Amino acid sequence: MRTSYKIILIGYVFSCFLSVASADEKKEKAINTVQAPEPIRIIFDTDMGNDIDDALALGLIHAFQSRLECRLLAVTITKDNEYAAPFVDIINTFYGRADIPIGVVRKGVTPKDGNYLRPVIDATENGKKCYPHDLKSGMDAPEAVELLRKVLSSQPDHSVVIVQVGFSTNLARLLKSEGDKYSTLTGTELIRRKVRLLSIMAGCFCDINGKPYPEYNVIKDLNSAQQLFENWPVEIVASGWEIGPKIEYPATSIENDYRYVKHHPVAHAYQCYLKMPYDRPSWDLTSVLYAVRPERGYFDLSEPGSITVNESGCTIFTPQPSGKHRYLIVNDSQIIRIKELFTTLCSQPPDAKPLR
Ligand SMILES: [Ca+2]
Repeated sequence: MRTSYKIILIGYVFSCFLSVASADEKKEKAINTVQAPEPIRIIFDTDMGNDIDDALALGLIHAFQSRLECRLLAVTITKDNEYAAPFVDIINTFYGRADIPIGVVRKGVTPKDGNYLRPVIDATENGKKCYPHDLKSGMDAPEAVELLRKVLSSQPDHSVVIVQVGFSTNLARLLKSEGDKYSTLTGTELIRRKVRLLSIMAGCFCDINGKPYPEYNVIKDLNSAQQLFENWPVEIVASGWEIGPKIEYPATSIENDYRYVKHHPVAHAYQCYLKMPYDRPSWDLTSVLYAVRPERGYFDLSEPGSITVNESGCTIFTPQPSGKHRYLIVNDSQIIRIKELFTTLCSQPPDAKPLR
């Protein structure tokens, strides 16, 4: 081979080697630059102890957190009963996250025990508590608005999604709060700065039996609900009463999917709430799902508009192109997907991992 051909051949082989090497480098760079999305920062505001969907919804949040899809910053409670907070602490402890802060309402509504808080808290086997927890009473927990201000003030701007699935007591009071040791901002300013979305289970956005329907979460603290919808400074997406009954959580899941552990606080609570077997509408779970996976096509959304609450406790939606409020809509194929997802995730075994 002539010397000039040898040089060309060597040059060709070398350039092939270089291009393979640089392709590998590019691939590695691409892998290194593909970042998983940040977990959604969630505050869960609940009337835990009234209906059972609150307990399932908290289990759902923990399943999402185990998948690094969300980070539960705090739970605040609007049911004014001292056993609600220990019950929440039981669920958080069961899922390996005993230190999630819990705040409680003072002088709130629905003080009765309900059907499942105390049976789960008091459950024992061979003289030992079935469900360990260290918060013994809501009276030992911080007041909810103070905790909300503390948690919000420490978060990045426009990063927090609040999921409210009970009454509007805590959030209406947060709106009216003044600056404090955590932040000089007023409540409204703090929400505008830190909160990205309120995903709320409240209201009803169609007639039921030919009439507007005053929904439970709204009418139990009507004044707070009116103030919330009137003054909340950022986006609201509401899951109306009509959504939950279309997606019933099945008794067969409670009976079969939680057997990986002898004592499961959510399944236990479900069995105490009503006489088994029963299926239950998944109202509160839908607001959690939208908060964590808003863009996965589980729901459709109404056009933008404005939600107001009248004196009868009925929600009125007025379309407005610049409106900050929308409500969830669900079709038959979405219902099948969501129902399967809820049973799979709510019964997912605990798997607490440290967040990145
Ligand atoms: Ca609820």
